[in-house]
Amino acid sequence: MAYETIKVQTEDNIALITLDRPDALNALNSQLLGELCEALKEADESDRVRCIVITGSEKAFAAGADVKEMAGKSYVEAYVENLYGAEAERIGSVRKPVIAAVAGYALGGGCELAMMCDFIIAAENAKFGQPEVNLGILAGMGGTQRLTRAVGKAKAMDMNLTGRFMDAEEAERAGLVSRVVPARKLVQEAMEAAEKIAHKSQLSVLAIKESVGRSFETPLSEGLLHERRLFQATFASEDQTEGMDAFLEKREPQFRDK
Ligand code: CO8
Repeated sequence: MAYETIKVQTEDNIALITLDRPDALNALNSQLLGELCEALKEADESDRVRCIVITGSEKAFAAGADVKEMAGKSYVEAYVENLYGAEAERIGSVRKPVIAAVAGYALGGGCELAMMCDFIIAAENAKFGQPEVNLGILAGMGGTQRLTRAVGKAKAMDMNLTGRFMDAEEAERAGLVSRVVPARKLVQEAMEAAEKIAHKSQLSVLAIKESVGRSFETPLSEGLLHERRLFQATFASEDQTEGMDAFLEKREPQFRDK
């Protein structure tokens, strides 16, 4: 499919989705969000793709929802059309692992999109923020929820209430991003991480994503039980036998997703 606001490249088993509205710092308008959802669906359903990377430009991952598009909406319109609801559900329901490779601004919906990914690799120049408070609104796609779970109440309140930005170093310290790399190495680092994941057993990978995701939704005892059942279920797979045999035989495992 031909996209106008994103680029999609599939290399080996990895779909690299690049947000591409440079004149608007990749602001998330309805066209971009629609195309992103379509590309994610395609990658999720593809037999070839095993991991997805979302990135932007060196200046901006995404500077938020498109304020120009949003500004004139009434409450009734926002509610009736369920503004950003369908996109949030679509992006949140991708089963394959998704890595955000963030350089520059990840603000508002941009920060929220990064947080909807499974983990964030940040360039040294990355800046995260929930500046919606400056627009007389509040975050609408997880900025008060996922950010609080990622960095705790104090920093989430600070960022949402003051609208201040967090740089990459602080974001790593706070647990929002998993690693920080020089900007010129960002996509390479994310692709290498994706490549590693692509070589694991897909059963393990999907179960890990499901289980970590579950930890946000359940009490600890339920999460632990769910994890234990998934762990036990992996013993029904050939990949578990292969993984353990390979370890004992001191060789690389050859997983076959069976
Ligand atoms: N929406 C629309 N256009 C934008 C946005 C945006 N969020 N951000 C930047 N742009 C445009 C600017 O209007 C400008 O366009 P033009 O040249 O036509 O005027 C162009 O991008 C370049 O921007 P600047 O000239 O402002 O660049 P600077 O380097 O001076 O500043 C900043 C960069 C600091 C990032 C600045 O652009 C800025 O503050 N942007 C707005 C950030 C913001 O408030 N984001 C939150 C938006 S609200 C939101 O995200 C709600 C989330 C709800 C759910 C989301 C679901 C997707």
